[in-house]
Amino acid sequence: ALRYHTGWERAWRSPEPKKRYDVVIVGAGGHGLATAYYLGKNYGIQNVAVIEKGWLGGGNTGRNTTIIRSNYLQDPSAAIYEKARSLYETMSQDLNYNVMFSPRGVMMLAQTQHEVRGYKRTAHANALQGVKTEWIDPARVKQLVPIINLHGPRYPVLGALWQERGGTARHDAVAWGYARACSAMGMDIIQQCEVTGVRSDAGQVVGVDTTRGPIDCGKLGIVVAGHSGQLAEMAGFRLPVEALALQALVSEPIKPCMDVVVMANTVHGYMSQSDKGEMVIGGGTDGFNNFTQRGSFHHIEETVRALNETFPMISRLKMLRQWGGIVDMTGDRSPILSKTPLGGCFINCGWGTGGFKAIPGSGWGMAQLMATGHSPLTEAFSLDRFKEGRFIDESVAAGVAH
Ligand code: FAD
Ligand code: PYC
Repeated sequence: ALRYHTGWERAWRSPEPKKRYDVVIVGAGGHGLATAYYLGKNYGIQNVAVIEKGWLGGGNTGRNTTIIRSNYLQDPSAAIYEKARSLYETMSQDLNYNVMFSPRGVMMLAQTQHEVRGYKRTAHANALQGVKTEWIDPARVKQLVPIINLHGPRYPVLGALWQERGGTARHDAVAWGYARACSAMGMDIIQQCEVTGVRSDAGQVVGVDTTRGPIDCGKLGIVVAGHSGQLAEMAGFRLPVEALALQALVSEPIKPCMDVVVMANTVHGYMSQSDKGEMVIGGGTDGFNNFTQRGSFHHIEETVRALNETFPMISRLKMLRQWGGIVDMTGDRSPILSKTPLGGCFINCGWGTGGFKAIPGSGWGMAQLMATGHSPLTEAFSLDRFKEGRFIDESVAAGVAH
């Protein structure tokens, strides 16, 4: 600032694409960048390009509401989300970049007897998985969130699933920190470059076509969230994934009034307060498939109306802005990290409404899968599970209505 915002060094280089890389990753969101980072850091694979059709972090990674937790039900989910949560704790030091990880605690309210049973079950499962969560009663909820109304007109608060080590992080910083570290290792991050085709020879991937020309590669990672169906089609296979918009909004900034994250899944709303003071609010996905990265009036009305019952003070707030992102939903609400029918081509998608929290764990596992052909973290999330009926049902833990 003292130099009038001039003379800043670029955090990552902006090179012309080379003719060939050992690994090409499509998609410079958090999952693509983390995959590239751990390929370099853990396996010494640094002849890597990350190709992005827009700007780095401009997809869901820069559009989410930054909630980090690992209170899932099934063992493979708890393993990958807890790995991610623990990597978030040291990410700023690891990347030498402040990602503002704030383990302020995440609370999932139980507002029906069905939810009480469900969350108590999750707390027991988490205890067996080594994930620290607990069931708390309404008095403790009120102590942690003084602005809450425990006796809403439709749904009283009956208790909550509480993860003290959950929280938030600055989403852009996560993308920027990984990008800077990848660039420093000599990897090329190529923005404004859309992948338009996948080339193969004898069942093996050999490269991609892009709006900046063909690029050859030894291995390909497709990490494009809501556009996974299109990329899979280019590579010659189909995915059990649907694209939907998920919206969020923030209020004008106000003084600090809530220092934990609260999710109210019965009424489909959640809220936290950003470091700038804005109340960050979101709800369920749009009820129809679409590729719209914008907000809409019906969403404000549904979400705010629902949250008003539990947080009457928000009826006085003005909305500052709203937006949407295109999320990639699977039937069992769990991700896909997998080899594909095309040799050398790997896919990482299906994180749906909840993949921000998973970025470091997903990148860690995906890098291991791409480098060695196997990863204990990703094994259960292979594409085969849809053929074998081996679903990893996380509809409840996903927390967001869809
Ligand atoms: P993205 O960040 O979307 O990256 C994919 C990239 O691929 C994009 O940049 C895109 O431009 C690029 N791409 C697509 N097609 C091509 C192509 N042909 N060629 C080149 N590049 C291409 N998760 C949580 O854990 N906690 C939350 O609180 C949370 N809140 C959310 C709130 C909202 C409103 C939304 C939309 C999502 C939320 N999520 C949350 C989900 C989370 O944001 C996503 O799961 C996660 O960011 C996905 O990251 P990604 O790297 O897979 O995808
Ligand atoms: O997965 O925790 C989550 C989440 C919260 C809001 C959107 N996704």
